[in-house]
Amino acid sequence: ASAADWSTRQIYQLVTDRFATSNNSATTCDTSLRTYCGGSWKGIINHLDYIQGMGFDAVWISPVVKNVDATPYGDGYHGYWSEDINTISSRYGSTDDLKALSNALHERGMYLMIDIVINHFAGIPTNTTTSPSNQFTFDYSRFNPFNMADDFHAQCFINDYTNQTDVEQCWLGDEKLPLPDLNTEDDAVVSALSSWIGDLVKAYAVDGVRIDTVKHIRHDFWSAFTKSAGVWTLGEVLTDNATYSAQYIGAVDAVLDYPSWYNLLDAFGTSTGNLSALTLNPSPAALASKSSPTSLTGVFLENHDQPRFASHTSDVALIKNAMSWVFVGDGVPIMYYGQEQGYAGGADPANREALWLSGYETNKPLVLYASKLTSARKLAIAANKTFISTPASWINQSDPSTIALSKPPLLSLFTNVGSNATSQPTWSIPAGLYEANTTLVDVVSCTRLVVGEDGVNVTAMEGLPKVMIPASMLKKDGGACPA
Ligand code: ABC
Ligand code: CA
Repeated sequence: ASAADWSTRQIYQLVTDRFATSNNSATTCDTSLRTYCGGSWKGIINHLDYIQGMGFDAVWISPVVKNVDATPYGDGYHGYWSEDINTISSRYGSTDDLKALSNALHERGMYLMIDIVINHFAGIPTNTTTSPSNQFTFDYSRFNPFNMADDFHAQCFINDYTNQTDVEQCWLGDEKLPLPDLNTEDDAVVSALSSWIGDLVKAYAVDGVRIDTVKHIRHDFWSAFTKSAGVWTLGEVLTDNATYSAQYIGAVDAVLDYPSWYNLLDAFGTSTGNLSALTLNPSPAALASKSSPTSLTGVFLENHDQPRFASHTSDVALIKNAMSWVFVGDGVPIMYYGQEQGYAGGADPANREALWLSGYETNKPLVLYASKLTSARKLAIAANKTFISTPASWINQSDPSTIALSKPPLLSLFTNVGSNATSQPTWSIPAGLYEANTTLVDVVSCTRLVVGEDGVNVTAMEGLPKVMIPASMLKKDGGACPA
């Protein structure tokens, strides 16, 4: 699928080992052990109703290839420690199971996104090193297809993140578990990787690829690789610097919007947060100045590498404000599994809880809330052909505890006063955004109001955000609110 195809989607990100087991057995899962808990591709197939029920129409699964296990940091249950990229990991099922997942998604009109790692492999050294000139050795026969020391850059751990050559050619990981860095300056390695991705996409009818560690490979590597993938590529560039991140848009099709994630955390992580972090800092997509800003980033509030949002605050008003922002602005929205069940795990590995322990309950507040947000976005897409292509804009507010984002026909009102505020803030909606006499529905509360000749003022309730859409655009069976 292309960038245009993905631009209207909403992605559910999951860690295969932690999402669902094949037979629904509710085994315990102690995240601190960093070992397999038993999730599988069959398990995902059995719970597609749950994902689709919240309105998601794409699933991003964790990496699928054989990993190294039993390391000093546990097993490769997350999939990012490749050992053999030509073998599908039997931990999650068979190659037929992965094909069946792809088919099951496609039968529902949903997309499959696979996560891939090509910057490095992972291995337990067969020697110990004492000086930088003394290189680690590995049992290279465990690695496939890159099974020689020459396939990797000479060993050096990245210690200066401001030195781009270091970032690209030195290694991630540490002495206990080095991540040997592939020699992507070598033509044979480059062409092997290009054909590998083309084959993987075809074999499993993959619709999109999330690419790990994009900033760790030279910029001019990516366009040929992306072309060979032939589907939408969404790259991870872990930085809070939007200018730096924006450079990679075009090398890969889109980047994960990490810079905005930092701003989102600043804005809503506490009730004394800084909302202007969001309004004043342009996103990587805005800086990349391409024609379709909205499919150039993947927008998220949580992922498998960062402490969950609810580990920063348990205030449901702040949580709902932050969750909303992901769905109502530019970019392709992504929700990380478990947020909907109120999971609050902190730093990796605590943020990779087993979802089966939640019972997949569908009447939980944030399950219902996620459904509202996906349906509001779908109503907007259905009602306005230019919703996707029109960049969102901030509407000035005088109260610093409020911000307002317009992306017609949606208007989203945010506040970080939190649910215990003694007084509620008011947003002012200027004349001209909507015609006078338009009835707007706030899909969060399902309350209505009518826009006057001079616009309208709206007061918050319990610190909650508002996601407004003209009532005429609600569908009878729309889900967001009764028509
Ligand atoms: C495991 C344990 C950890 C333990 C670690 C040593 O080993 O679980 O508890 O601390 C995989 C696994 C992890 C595993 C790692 C390492 O491998 O999932 O569980 O950690 O073995 C991707 C994936 C990620 C994956 C890998 C490796 C890469 O999403 O899941 O991890 O395949 C860097 C990379 C980034 C990578 C991330 C983990 O490491 O760039 O691609 N993610 C700075 C650097 C970043 C760096 C980051 C974290 O530190 O700039 O490049 O990310 O170390 C901001 C700055 C940022 C700065 C942050 C901290 O502050 O703007 O630049 O990031 O202000
Ligand atoms: Ca590299």
